[in-house]
Amino acid sequence: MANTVVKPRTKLKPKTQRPKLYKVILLNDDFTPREFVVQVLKTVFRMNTEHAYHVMMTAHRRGACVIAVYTRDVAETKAKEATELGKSKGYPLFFTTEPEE
Ligand code: TYC
Repeated sequence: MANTVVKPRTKLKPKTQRPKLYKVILLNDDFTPREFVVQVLKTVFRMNTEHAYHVMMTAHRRGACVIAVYTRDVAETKAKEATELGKSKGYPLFFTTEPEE
């Protein structure tokens, strides 16, 4: 074994490309009724009542709450759709997106 030659590995392992993910964030405001926020979370983000209530109360208490992460297109479409639902009722309810680190 004294003459064993160790050959350095020259082939690069191909890395799997993963799409960048975006957070959808719910912002608190003083006007949108709590029940309406819960309804929007259930409709647009497919949450059950318990989860939607918990998310709504987190935004209410802390000012904002990360809802979920999606690819950019899905995150932006859902944030826009949810914001529009509030707007259609005259509420300032607002959803925004932010890239994940
Ligand atoms: N703060 C609102 C109220 O007291 C309820 C609310 C919660 C609004 C979360 C927006 O993201 C929100 N009626």
